[in-house]
Amino acid sequence: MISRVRRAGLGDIEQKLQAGERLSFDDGVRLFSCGDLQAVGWLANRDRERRHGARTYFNYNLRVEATNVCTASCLFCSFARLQPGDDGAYTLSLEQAWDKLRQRASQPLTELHIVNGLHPDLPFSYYTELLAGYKRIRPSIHLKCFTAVEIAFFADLYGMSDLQVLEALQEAGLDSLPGGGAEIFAERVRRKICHDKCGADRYLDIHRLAHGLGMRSNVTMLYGHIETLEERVDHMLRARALQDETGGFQAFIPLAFHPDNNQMRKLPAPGAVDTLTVHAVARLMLDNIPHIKAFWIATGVELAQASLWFGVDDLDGTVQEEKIYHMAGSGTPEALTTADLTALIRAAGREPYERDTLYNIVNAPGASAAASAPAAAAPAGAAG
Ligand code: V47
Repeated sequence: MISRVRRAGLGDIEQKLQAGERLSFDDGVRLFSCGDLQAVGWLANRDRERRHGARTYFNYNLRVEATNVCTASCLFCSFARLQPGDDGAYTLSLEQAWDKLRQRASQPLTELHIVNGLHPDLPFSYYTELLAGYKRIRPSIHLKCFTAVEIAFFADLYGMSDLQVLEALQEAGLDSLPGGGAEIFAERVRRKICHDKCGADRYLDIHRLAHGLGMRSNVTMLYGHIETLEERVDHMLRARALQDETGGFQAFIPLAFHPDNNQMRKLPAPGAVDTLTVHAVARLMLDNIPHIKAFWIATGVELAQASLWFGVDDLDGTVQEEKIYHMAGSGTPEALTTADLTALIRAAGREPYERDTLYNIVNAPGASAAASAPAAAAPAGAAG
C-alpha cells in the first residue's frame, strides 16, 4: 500500500503522519483532491487502528426533538416550520417530552440527545424544566442537549449572556453539548445557507465556554452541498484550533447533506466515495480529536459499516426517534437496537463496544482478545 500511497502523490503526507507531525491546510486539500480513495482510506485506517484498534463505539441513546418551530430559515433544513400554526409544526408539552423517557423505563438508556428548532415564544423555564424533569425521571441519564446555535438563540431571546445560559442549563441538568449547527464555518457558505443563525466564531466560543464549565461536546460538519474542498479543510482546522485550547471535543461528526424537501433540493446528495473520503480526511486532519463518528442515519447503515475502515470508530447510537434526516429523505430506519448495532459492527469486521456519552465502556459484547485494546491491535499497515 505504501507504494500506492506514493503513486497517489501522498508520500510526504504519509511520512509526516508516521513521524507524528501535524498535517497542514494544503495537506488537507491534497488529501481531498488526490482522487485515490484507497490510499487516503488506508492512511486513515492506520491512524484509526493505532488509536482504537478494532474497537467501534456506540451508545444506547434516545433522540428527542421537542419542537420544530424555528425562526431560522436554513436552506438545507426540511424539519423546521417557521410559525407555531404552520402545517406540520409541533411543540411537545413538558409532559409529552418527559413521557418519551417514562415510556422507556425498561430500556438501559444512557443518553438523551435533544435538538430543537429556535422557538420564538417558549419561556426559558421550558428548557430548564425539561432538563430537570428528565433528571427527576432518571437521575443517571446523560443530557446532551441544545446545539451552540440554540444556546446563542436563548441568550439573545432571554437577554442573557451565552455563559449565563450555559450555567443555568448546567444547573438544571445539562451534561454536554451536541455538535449540531456547525454546518460549514466559512462565512461565504453561512451567508448563503444559514444567514440568520449564529456565526462560526460564536458557535466555537460557546463550545469554548461549555468546555470551560467542564462539559464535553462534539463538533459536526455538514458536507456535500455548496462548500468547496478548501472550506471543508478550513472547517476542520478551526475545530482543531479550539481543541488545542480546550481539549473538550470528543467527536467530529461529518453530516451528509440530504436534499429532499428543502430549498437546496436541486443539489444531488453526496455519494459514497465523497462520504468515505470526508470521514477519512477528518481522521487525518483532526489529530487532537479522539473520535470520528459516522452518524448512521446520515450516511446510511451500509456506508457507516464501510466507514469503519476509513477512519471512523464511532457510530452514534440507537437514536430511536429521528425527524431532521427522515424529513430530508433518509432511508434508514429511525431506530437500531443495541443488538442491531453490535451485529452490524461485527459484520464489518470490527469489535462493538457500548459506551456512555463520555466514552466509558458500558458493555463490550464479545470483544475478542485481539481487539480489546488498541495496543493489541494489528500493527500499523496490516490493513493494507
Ligand atoms: O445541525 C439539518 C444537520 C444537524 C439536514 O453531537 C442536515 O453527537 C443533512 O448535529 N441534511 C443536527 N444534515 C444533527 C446533529 C448530530 C447528529 C448526530 C450526532 C450528533 C452529536 C449531532 O443536522 C443540524 C444540521 O447540520 N441537518 N438538515 C439535511 N437536510
